Amino acid sequence: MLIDRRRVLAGATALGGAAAIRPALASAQTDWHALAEDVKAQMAWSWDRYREHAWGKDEIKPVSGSFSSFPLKTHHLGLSLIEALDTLWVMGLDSRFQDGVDWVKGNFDADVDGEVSVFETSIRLVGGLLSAHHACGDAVLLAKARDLADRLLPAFATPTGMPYRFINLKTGAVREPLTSPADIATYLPEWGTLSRLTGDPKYAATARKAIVAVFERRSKLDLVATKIDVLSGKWRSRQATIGSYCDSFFEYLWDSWQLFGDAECRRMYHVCTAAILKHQQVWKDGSLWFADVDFETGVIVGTEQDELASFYGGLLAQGGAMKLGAAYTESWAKVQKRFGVLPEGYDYATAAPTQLANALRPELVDAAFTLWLIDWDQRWRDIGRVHFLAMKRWNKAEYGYTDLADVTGDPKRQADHCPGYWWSEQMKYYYLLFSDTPRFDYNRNYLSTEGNVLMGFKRPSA
Ligand code: IFL
Repeated sequence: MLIDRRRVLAGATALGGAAAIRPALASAQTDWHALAEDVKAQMAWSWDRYREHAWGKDEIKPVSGSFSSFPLKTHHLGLSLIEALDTLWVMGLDSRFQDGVDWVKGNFDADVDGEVSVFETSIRLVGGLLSAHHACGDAVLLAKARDLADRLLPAFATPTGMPYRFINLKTGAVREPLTSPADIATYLPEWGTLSRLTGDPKYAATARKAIVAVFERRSKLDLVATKIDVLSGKWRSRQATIGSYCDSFFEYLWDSWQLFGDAECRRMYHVCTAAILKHQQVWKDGSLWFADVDFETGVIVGTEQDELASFYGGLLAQGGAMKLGAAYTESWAKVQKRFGVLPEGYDYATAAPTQLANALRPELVDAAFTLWLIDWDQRWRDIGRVHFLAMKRWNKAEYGYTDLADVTGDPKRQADHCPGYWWSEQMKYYYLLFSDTPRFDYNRNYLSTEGNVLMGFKRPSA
């Protein structure tokens, strides 16, 4: 049965709101409040290490105590700091939040002669500045988000309206027309929010044109492939996947309906989803997976699953396919149980990892949190608890939390990198999942693909 998340949430509100429903389903064994406090303590501890060893740098190296830059090659924009802001705020770590906001106001300057990924810069930095603005209302944060988006805009000046992959933040020089649906079509929630807040429709219009341009080029089976040339509009691969290169294209179709009530985006989402369910759905030993297929013939071309695809159970459920979304999330939870931490790649046909590393990924707990928002079922909290405790056990290093080079060993071998999204994503999902914080509206909210909250914060009254 297809259910509409808005109706589910409206139903929950009519019954007295989430708070009235959740206690009946709460676990007798787990002290969720204590777990939420532990998440908050880990966030504060990590922030303090970052403050001391990498302040204003993009990403800390938690094993060596050094740092690296991203998305610019040789210049730091304070990526982790900006990604962390709304997480700090929702946890009530207010002095640290203010410290970060003060750094942005005094130091963040995007006028740099260097090249960035348009997609990464938008979801992480434009989105991070907007969610921090949503948290505290500071106009300077909005102005900086707008300035950054203005620097990315020239990338969309192509014959198709689909953006180049890279742009120089100072000169506007563009590079690489060969790109992917995710790189092209992951803008509308952030840029639509910018239009709403600034009154300038160009951001929403540009982002919407790009997402529609991908949809219009779908095959006769209603599938899209992983690579496309934004100048000619021609596909450059035949592989349809729900994983890397395509994932957030599907996500932002649904999200644009959820956030703005864009019914045409909802229609496009359902067309794409029906095709995925028809051509890519595979059941193996009672578990649901999604094969990679040829986008024009539907023939299976790969059985490897990206860990990145594990977010998809949440999206399916949001779009109304609750049973399938739950089943897919359970498939990944079984892999988590087996390895402790998910490998970056897993082949459902051989039941073996195809990539041994884990880049400190949030996708499974992202799905668990999304499912929990829909039906408040305790099992989603349990998946989040297992994810958090495994991270504490295996990923913690001297200066923060790090990615892993190999999830199959015991102990698991650590690498030396804390990606910016860690600050914005899993720490927030854990906290929201466990805490029942009054700073978040559990019935009406929106989190972006990067976990940035663009709707749903509740400021405590003074
Ligand atoms: O940047 C993150 C975001 O969730 C995304 N892709 C991958 C990252 C996290 O794994 O869209």
